[in-house]
Amino acid sequence: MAVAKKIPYIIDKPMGFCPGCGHGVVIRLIAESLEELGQDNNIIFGIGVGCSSLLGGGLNADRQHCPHGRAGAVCTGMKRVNPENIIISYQGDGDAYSIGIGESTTAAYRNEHFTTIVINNTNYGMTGGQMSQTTLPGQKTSTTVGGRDCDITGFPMRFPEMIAHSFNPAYVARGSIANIKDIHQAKKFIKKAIEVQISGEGYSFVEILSPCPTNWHMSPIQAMKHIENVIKPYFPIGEFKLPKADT
Ligand SMILES: Cc1ncc(C[n+]2csc(CCOP(=O)(O)OP(=O)(O)O)c2C)c(N)n1
Ligand code: SF4
Repeated sequence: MAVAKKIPYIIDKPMGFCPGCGHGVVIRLIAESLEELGQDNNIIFGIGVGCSSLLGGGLNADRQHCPHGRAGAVCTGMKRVNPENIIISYQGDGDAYSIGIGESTTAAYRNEHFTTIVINNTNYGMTGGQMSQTTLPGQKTSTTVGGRDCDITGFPMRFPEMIAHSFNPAYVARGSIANIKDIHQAKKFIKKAIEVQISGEGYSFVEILSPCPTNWHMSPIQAMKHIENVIKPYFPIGEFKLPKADT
């Protein structure tokens, strides 16, 4: 008989995401990783603005809700002042790559010693599904009703590839939660990012491709297939920068 896995200690209450949203899955992976690494009483989250901020409502852990896009700067400060704590910034693609692109880039550029986890759902989920930096070419959103025209907007940003190839961060990966295999792999990436922070090697960054069924106007199952068939080909999953122990 299958044994139900207990909910990690730092997940305190339901968090209010839409049915089929990916945020809850990723938060569970983060919480499990922290628990397995014995860091669940040593964590401070820097929480972005967006649906990511719903994390704060159900969390039995220290956290700072950051101004929109500024989690990279806030977490830099928190880690420098509290080097013994594990610091994770938890942000959406709009928060991290649009309004917060300066702070996100600077944290990676300076190889700050904390971990960033970005939920890439290819839109601004909380505010009604507007175009973000990762909206796919031709994707219909509430601000690109005819589909994203990259001649006007520029092309979607592949932030993990950009920082892995331009700077010298300790660890960079992109995962997905489109299926069970991907979820297991995403957990390995998240856990490795936290291990890199524990070892003091530098900045660790994981982007997760995640469904937003509400603004994609899809059922939860259609949204998972959409990641598999449409989003993953544009945003390949894998590790782009390995920590020293893996090289
Ligand atoms: C300075 C500022 N500008 C704009 C907003 C409105 N706003 C709130 S959440 C959000 C988008 C968040 O999108 P994303 O980071 O992709 O997260 P998601 O909701 O998709 O998880 C915006 C534009 C705000 N709260 N503050
Ligand atoms: S709007 Fe999208 S990202 Fe926000 S909770 Fe709903 S499904 Fe999740």
